[in-house]
Amino acid sequence: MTNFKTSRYNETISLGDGIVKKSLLCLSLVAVCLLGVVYFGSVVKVDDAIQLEEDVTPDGIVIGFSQLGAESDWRTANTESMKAAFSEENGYELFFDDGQQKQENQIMAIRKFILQEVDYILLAPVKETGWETVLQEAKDAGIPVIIVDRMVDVADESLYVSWVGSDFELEGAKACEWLNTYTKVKNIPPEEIHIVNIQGTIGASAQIGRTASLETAARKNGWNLLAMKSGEYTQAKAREVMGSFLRKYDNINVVYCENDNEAFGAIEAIESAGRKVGSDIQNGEIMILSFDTTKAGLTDTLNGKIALDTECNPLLGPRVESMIQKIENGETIEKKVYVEENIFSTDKSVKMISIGNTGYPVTIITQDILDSRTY
Ligand code: GZL
Repeated sequence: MTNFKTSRYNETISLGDGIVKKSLLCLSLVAVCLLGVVYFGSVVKVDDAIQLEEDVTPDGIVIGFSQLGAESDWRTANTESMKAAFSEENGYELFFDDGQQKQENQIMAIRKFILQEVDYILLAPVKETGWETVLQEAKDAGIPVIIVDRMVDVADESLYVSWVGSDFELEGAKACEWLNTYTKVKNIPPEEIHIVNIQGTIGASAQIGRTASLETAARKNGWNLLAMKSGEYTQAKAREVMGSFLRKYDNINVVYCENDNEAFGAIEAIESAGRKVGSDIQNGEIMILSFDTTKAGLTDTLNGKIALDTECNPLLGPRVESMIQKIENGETIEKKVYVEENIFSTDKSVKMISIGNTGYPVTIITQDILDSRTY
């Protein structure tokens, strides 16, 4: 312990052997007082200072965002879009949590956000089911929840204020209608289509919607849907799944991949098995259909390795942010907000597809279009 005597004014004080001149006296006195309070006092002053620090209310709107993981290029683009929208410059304080594709991690994150008394909770759920309890806790805490990207399957829709994402069943229907139109233009009998499905994470809205559309189209058009298995939206798992499909079936001519990273894995497996990917299925090429239209996915579309890439827009940050601004301004918001999405190919034989009474143009990908895209 430093032995020192406090003194005032013209006296000097010694801290150990050191001699402190008056000119520094005030400074050292403040330091000594603070230290003194720490050593001898009740730590009230220092504690007040700490207390003041903890009491400082955060600037702006406090957001707790539970992101499901970082499994794909799409997810990376989605995270970047959300972080850019909820930046300090835009008037937000963002608590971000990566759930590493585990629902239990996301539930823990939501409970942490409730304890932190955030103003809003954003949830990008890894799968649709299992959210009632924790969303009820958020509701009981008076914290509005906005669902981002995939959907939650809850009986009580008041457990979330809104959802922003894609129509996954429509995405699948567009991809399948493009294939149906392609077979007609090329005079390929539907019974000659032998298709395998590398699914996304089982239980995710995107997987449920895209798989359902494929099953409906295969039944309606008379395609042979040989097998379905989850590639978990990752390149590595999809490569493994595609390898097993190739060992089991020798007549595969179409692969329906539920995201670009799975398409990359499927292409690796097909090429390492000595086969060729492309649209000329009548001459032994294996056609790849994919989703997400990431830069890497559209690059493979431009070079003909992916025959059709169906857009799934990850840039949801601005839409979610504008929704929060509406809530802050007391405006009513839509319960579900879908984002606009297109389909991309290099094959010019199909220029338009129709689903119901709606026509969807096919965007023929070019380097300029690729360069102009933000993800
Ligand atoms: C779709 C999203 C899916 C993407 C995958 O909105 O949930 O999850 O298609 C991502 O790339 O992993």
